[in-house]
Amino acid sequence: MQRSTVILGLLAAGVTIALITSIGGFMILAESQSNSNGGNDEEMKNLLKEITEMKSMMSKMSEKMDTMIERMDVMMQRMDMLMGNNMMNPTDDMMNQEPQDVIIKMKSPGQKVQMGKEAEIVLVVLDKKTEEPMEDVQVLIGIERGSSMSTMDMMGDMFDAEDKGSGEYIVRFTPDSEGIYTIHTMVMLPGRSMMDNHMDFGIIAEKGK
Ligand SMILES: [Cu+2]
Repeated sequence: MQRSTVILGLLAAGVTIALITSIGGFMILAESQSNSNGGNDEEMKNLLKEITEMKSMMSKMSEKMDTMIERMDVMMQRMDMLMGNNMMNPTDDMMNQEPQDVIIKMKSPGQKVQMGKEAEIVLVVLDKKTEEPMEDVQVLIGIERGSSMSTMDMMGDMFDAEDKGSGEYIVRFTPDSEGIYTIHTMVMLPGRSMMDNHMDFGIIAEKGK
């Protein structure tokens, strides 16, 4: 998806909102007019009924519009994440380097989490050569608000993922806003630096229902 598509979408949403607002204004006018006329005859009653129905339709529409705008916001952030990954600066290079001795992956790729709710993300660590699960290793986690190296706004201190056995390690955190979070993951092996076996995972937190 192109950025221009999203911008077009936002424009369309803006025009629709303007339209709804002006129709709303007209209706309020019509209503007050009918009130001052007494509004007792049948035709006026029907008209008022129609206006009321339209009004409730409109409020439903504007609710949908709010959701649309929120979604577009998240889409824009996602796009920034994708574009950010293409940037070539030394830090991003380091962040994108493949792990030397291990394979690190998310058990449920593309997993989404909910804002304000504790998220549980399961990481799987395998030996790169044998592809066997790696147990009893330290998996150090740092959670950044935003895409990798975009904000460096870390949620608290780094911590160890919980060793669940069978090469599975659990990361728990509670997103405090919607949008993207990066799980900086470092598998600590003897004689290796923390960046030698490192991997970033992007997670999207959505507004709770
Ligand atoms: Cu990282």
